Amino acid sequence: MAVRGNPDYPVNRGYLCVKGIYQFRALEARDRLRAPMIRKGEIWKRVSWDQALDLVASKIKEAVAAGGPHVVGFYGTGQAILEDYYCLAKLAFGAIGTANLDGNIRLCMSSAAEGHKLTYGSDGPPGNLDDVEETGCILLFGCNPANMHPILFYRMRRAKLICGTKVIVIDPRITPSSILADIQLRPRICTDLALLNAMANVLIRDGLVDHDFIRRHTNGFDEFRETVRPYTPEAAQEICGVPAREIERAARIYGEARRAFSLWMSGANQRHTGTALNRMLHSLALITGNAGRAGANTLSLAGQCSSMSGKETGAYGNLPGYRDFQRPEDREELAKLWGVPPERIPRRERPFQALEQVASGQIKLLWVIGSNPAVSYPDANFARQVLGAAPFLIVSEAFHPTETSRYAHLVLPAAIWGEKTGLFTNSERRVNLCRQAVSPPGEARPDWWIFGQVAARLGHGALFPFRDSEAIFEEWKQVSRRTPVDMSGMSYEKIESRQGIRWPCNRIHPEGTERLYSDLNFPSRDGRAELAAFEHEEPEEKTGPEYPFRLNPGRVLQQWMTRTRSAKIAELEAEVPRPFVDLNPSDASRLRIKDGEQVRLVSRRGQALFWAHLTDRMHPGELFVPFHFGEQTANFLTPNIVDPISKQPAFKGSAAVRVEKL
Ligand SMILES: Nc1nc2c(c(=O)[nH]1)N[C@H]1C(S)=C(S)[C@@H](COP(=O)(O)OP(=O)(O)OC[C@H]3O[C@@H](n4cnc5c(=O)[nH]c(N)nc54)[C@H](O)[C@@H]3O)O[C@H]1N2
Ligand SMILES: Nc1nc2c(c(=O)[nH]1)N[C@H]1C(S)=C(S)[C@@H](COP(=O)(O)OP(=O)(O)OC[C@H]3O[C@@H](n4cnc5c(=O)[nH]c(N)nc54)[C@H](O)[C@@H]3O)O[C@H]1N2
Ligand SMILES: [Mo]
Repeated sequence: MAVRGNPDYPVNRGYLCVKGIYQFRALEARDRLRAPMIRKGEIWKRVSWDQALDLVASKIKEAVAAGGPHVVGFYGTGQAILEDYYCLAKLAFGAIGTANLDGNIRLCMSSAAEGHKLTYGSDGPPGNLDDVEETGCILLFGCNPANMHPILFYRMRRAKLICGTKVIVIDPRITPSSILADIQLRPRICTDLALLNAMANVLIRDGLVDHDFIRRHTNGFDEFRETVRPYTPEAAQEICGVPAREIERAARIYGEARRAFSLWMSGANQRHTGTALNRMLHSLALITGNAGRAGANTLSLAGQCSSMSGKETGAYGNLPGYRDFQRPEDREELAKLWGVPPERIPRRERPFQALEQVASGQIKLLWVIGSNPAVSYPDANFARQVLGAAPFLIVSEAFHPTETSRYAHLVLPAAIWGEKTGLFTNSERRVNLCRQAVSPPGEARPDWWIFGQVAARLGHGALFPFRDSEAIFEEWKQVSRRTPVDMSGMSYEKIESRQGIRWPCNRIHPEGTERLYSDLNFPSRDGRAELAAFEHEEPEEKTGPEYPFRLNPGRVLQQWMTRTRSAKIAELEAEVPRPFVDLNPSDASRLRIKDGEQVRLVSRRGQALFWAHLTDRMHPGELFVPFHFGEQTANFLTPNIVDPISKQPAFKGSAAVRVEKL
């Protein structure tokens, strides 16, 4: 086995990230799960698929008989294939009738989804990746693509070299991405809403806004202007520590560019004001007329390879096809398409928060598919306690044991990337076909097969007549028809020959859609976009003498998430083998901490050990740690504080911690 890039592919142009190059090694790791296993106390026993699937079905039946369909909960992933997600959504909503389906996408992109819905009237990022080459100015906000989206970064670097594209970076840290910056603003962590307000203030003050565009295509400008009025650059300097003249300079570069393109990720999404920040980033683009045109646009990046597919098919956030749980017409339409009674399709008032609802006793059976929340969930001590106390826990995984599967009553072996054929929608709505290259190990099966087998044992086999993933896609196409994510004009063959197609793709747009809203007719009630600005808000948990630092947990290039794969790839593991903490030398010298020494970080909830790395790339008073390392995860420290609208956890900046010398 080996992996090589495809120079003709329009997204990566043949370039690969180190993780992509070596990923296949993880497929052969020794801890691959090869058969279903049941846990009795501490003992794991191998069982047949029939025994495992019978057990799942009987546990679901038992739980539903005692408490109704809503006691069954699913917590999914952003790393499976579109066909897996569609079957998961059909099993939950169409067969069982529970609304309680959610996944790690909540930790990743839910503030972005709410930002789109509230600004434009629908989820879906307006821009695409080609905008990087079409624009005169890139605004990089709260993301570090040099490490997290390296291929995109390569395209940015090339655009800058060839076209002289201006780059503005807004991040409290100096990161490997900072190398591209014409200007970097370094707000103190969790203060940049004030900074964006001040940029808007300057744009309005200096006449750099597009009043004609605002009048014709937006609502709410007067209120927007009033909200940002007190946020002069000087006032913002007080809050975020960025010199007023730098805020002005960045605002002018952005406002004077004929085409400006903003990109963002976790630094905006994983915040207690995540939805507000997303709306503000859209608003900055809208007031300057940067909408609908090539290079004049916005793109909130996706983190996982197929989190977009999860959102499209209903495995996270909405009913399939961005249908609304609350709209009777949407539920009826879906019931009709599936041939199930309309009352089967559940309603949902607010997002399902999986572990919280297990903790409160509402969920009696939790099925985790492709996630490791014992490491990745905020307040990991709480997460582990809940997982350990769940009445019945099923985990579908490629590896075992993981920090999460250890708590399972039953583990199911999943085929993963490279071992199954299916679709991945990337950040720019491009649906890509990925063909199976190798056989799954042992008895591992695609997730969609597992869901269909369980449905059959619940008496709903007729809903899952699929022999292969292409048959699933053919059904999904019909379900997606006339929705924002319309894929009815696609087929496996067409997707492959066009090298991916961006939705919507239908009779009107047979080749797909390069950019959303290029006619500036937004899918809102009146066709206009909603501007909105918000007051700066301090994080809930305060720093003080006992916990003087703010924690900034994030990622590194060579590790992937909770390391269930990257730790098994020697080439990657050798580069970053242990958890480190970046801290400013002035803080370190006060605490008498030397570079390379092990220290303990302590918050109000827990503690973990890290190797100190002294760097003036950090502000004093702030600490960067990777969240990847299971036994020393940053999430022992983070609080379970969420954005009030999206319910996305505020991983960034919300924990107050102290550093202890050992
Ligand atoms: N190598 C690797 N690549 C990955 C992943 C991985 O695990 N490993 N994970 C993937 C996934 S799922 C995701 S979601 C993406 C995440 O991709 P990114 O969002 O780019 O990565 P992070 O390191 O989480 O955080 C990005 C930046 O946010 C900044 N930040 C923190 N607080 C603030 C703040 O208050 N304001 C601003 N403006 N910025 C702030 C941090 O300093 C950090 O540099 O990466 C994807 N790519
Ligand atoms: N402190 C802090 N915490 C964070 C973040 C942060 O920045 N800071 N980031 C958050 C974000 S953005 C994210 S996305 C989450 C991610 O956190 P997790 O959801 O825990 O992500 P992974 O570790 O990638 O776990 C995914 C698992 O799915 C398995 N898998 C892969 N493909 C498949 C498949 O096709 N089927 C099945 N059944 N399994 C599969 C893999 O083996 C892997 O073990 O972490 C969040 N947690
Ligand atoms: Mo993510």
